[in-house]
Amino acid sequence: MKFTSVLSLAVALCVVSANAAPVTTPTHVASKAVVKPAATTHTTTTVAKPKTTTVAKPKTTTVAKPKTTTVAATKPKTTTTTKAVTPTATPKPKDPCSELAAQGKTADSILQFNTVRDCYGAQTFKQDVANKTLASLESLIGNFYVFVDQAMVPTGAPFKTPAVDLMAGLKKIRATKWKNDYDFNMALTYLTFSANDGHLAYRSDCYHTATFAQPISLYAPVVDGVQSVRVFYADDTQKGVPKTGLTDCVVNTIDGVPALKAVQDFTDRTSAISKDPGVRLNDAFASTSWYNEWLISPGGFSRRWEVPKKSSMQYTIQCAAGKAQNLTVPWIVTPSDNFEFNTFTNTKTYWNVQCLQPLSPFDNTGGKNNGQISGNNDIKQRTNEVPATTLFRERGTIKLPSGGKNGRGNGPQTITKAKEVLLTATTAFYQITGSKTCVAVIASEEAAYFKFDATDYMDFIKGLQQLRDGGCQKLILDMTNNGGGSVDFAYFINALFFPKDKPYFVEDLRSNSYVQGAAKVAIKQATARSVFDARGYNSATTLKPFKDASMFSKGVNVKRGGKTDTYSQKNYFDFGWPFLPLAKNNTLPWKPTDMAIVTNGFCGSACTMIATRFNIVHKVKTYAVGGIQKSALSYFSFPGGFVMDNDSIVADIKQLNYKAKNGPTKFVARSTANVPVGEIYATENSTIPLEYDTKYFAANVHLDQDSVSARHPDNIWVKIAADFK
Ligand SMILES: *[C@@H]1O[C@H](CO)[C@@H](O)[C@H](O)[C@H]1NC(C)=O
Ligand SMILES: *[C@@H]1O[C@H](CO)[C@@H](O)[C@H](O)[C@H]1NC(C)=O
Ligand SMILES: *[C@@H]1O[C@H](CO)[C@@H](O)[C@H](O)[C@H]1NC(C)=O
Ligand SMILES: *[C@@H]1O[C@H](CO)[C@@H](O)[C@H](O)[C@H]1NC(C)=O
Ligand SMILES: *[C@H]1O[C@@H](CO)[C@H](O)[C@@H](O)[C@@H]1NC(C)=O
Repeated sequence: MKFTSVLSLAVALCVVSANAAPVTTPTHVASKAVVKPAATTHTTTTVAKPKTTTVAKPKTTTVAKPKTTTVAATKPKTTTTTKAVTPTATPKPKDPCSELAAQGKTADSILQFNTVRDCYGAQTFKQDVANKTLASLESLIGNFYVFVDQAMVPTGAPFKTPAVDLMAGLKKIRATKWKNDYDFNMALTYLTFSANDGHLAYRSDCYHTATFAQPISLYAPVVDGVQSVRVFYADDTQKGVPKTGLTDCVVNTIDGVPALKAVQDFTDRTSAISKDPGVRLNDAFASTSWYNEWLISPGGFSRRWEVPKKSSMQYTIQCAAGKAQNLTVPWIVTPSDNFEFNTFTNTKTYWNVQCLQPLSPFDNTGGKNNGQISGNNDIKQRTNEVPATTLFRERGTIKLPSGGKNGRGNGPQTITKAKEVLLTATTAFYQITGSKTCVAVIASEEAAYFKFDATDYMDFIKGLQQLRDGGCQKLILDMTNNGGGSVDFAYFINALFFPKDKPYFVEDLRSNSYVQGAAKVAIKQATARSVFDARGYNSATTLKPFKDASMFSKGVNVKRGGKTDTYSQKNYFDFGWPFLPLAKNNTLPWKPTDMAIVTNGFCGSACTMIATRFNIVHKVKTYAVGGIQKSALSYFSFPGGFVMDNDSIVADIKQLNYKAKNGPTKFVARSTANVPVGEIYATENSTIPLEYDTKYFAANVHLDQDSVSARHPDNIWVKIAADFK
């Protein structure tokens, strides 16, 4: 039975690896180090950079042309001099990728907007590469995407998400004659994003070598009963930003469109984080949350990876009673972590270096996605997060000019109304000043549990016990901007607070003929090593691990979106922790009525498994902050189930040596796809997967964002504390 707990650990990372199933080996130590949120990994890489925009300008002219004129000029006067100066030679059109190579020398380089745009656009559409990319995606989505049918059912108000037929969308993309490879790849990205599932994404690394930043970040507080887009922070050292102090000024229009609409339209197309437009709106705006330290995220509207339409953005801004002003603010373009410095020299070599898949399967691109496939029994756990989290983290953070660590050390204090009790890898524990209400700020479920090292788990218990021993009678769980992590850690938190109840979520997978074939092969292996091996799951009916392939082979036909498809029998991941339940003299004091949950709707994946269990089953009150005024707001997003990436699926099928037609293939171009393979249900009797079970989405209380709380989340805690009976 123990291998299953290892499997759940893999799932845990919200990524199931083909190689992740076998029994405990010392390699775990290595992977653990990766799993922990290392202090440096997720903070600013991109943000700290933009200093001087003016530097960039002069380059273009000096670099490109040096031949004709300079040579003539340096020569001492000769008879020919006078004639030689006349510019007869028409300059050849420049290769935009050559220019990009010249501009991008280090992470601090400033790139020209047009250069990046034109280098991307210069990559021609390649039918053979496109065909292979499409075949890979058709296999991933067609065979494994668990919501492929459900996505064809639109969800109703207020959490409206349009129906998406992904397979038809792929077909249409296949039939389209694309202007260039960039447009083709972006079409695939936006198709996957249109499902508004934070677990589902296709992204090309080729067109992700630059980051586009606006020095003005926005939010939408409600002031005097009116919601408007306002400036959260403006970096007035940057071009186009006046020194007059724009903070909290109202933004009336952006590029001529009413600001709130401009942001909503943008985020509806590019965020994909939630079925709830209010959560997508939050995702576009600046927000303050804890992850090792208090951080300000700039939001998706002002920090982008896709090429914006124009090189600058135009705002009309109204500060207090002053005159409205028009601002034209250029995008600050810098190399991203994917930029391979000093490698490519022109459009062709850009393609080879930045776009083509490296030859060795052990090579990987950004370093962030750990795609290595190791030997058979060697478990190299993958650590790539769910795409919604990746997108969020890529945006980096806003560093306020006063420096410091924003809330700790010498920086401006984020938290002023609560005292820090304990900081752990996953969670910050606070006691509100002069109050018996405490707060556990759970940043993520990126925790690892090994028999010989359960630190992340024990630290979580320790934090709660310290709050208890400090006299905390009420407890708020703040799970703002929590993109998930370990399913096992979520189960553990459920078991810790509610020791008498089932901590797990019932789930299923697709079980079409392709998957059934894989399951048949998998069950013959000595140990469960494949996601399609039923022995890796407990039956939801017998509560025991499956011993044969019946979980897949005796599947259940389900009609969704007008289609009938076969799904596996209901199951769940095994669990078990030797330190639970807590000793009788050492239990936690909080009943459901003593607790509350607060999020900004970005509580996804494993975070959902805590938040919805607390609320739906145990009736813990939920609060959601921000979103659209006077409209219900979800307190969670993308529950999915569990997600696999292109490499994991390909490796899983490969190690099974399963050769049925239309199986997953490695991408030929550098890209990453993530596909949720399992789907959870709110309760064991639910028929609609939680991802689409909109009756559960709305928080009990929707709190508007305000200008103080947006910068100091402890103000929200104080409000909620006052709400306890
Ligand atoms: C790409 O696929 C289409 C069918 O979808 C086929 O007609 C075409 O020949 C293929 N082209 C290449 C270059 O593989
Ligand atoms: C701002 O620009 C718009 C059009 O771009 C124009 O209609 C408007 O009058 C300008 N406002 C100010 C205050 O300059
Ligand atoms: C709980 O009881 C055990 C003995 O059963 C004892 O060793 C331990 O110190 C007690 N813990 C607390 C917190 O009182
Ligand atoms: C689910 O249905 C079974 C059988 O009808 C019932 O015994 C059980 O209590 C139900 N569970 C929930 C959570 O409603
Ligand atoms: C898809 O998976 C990711 C994550 O494991 C890898 O980093 C990528 O290299 C991989 N893409 C391809 C083309 O294999």
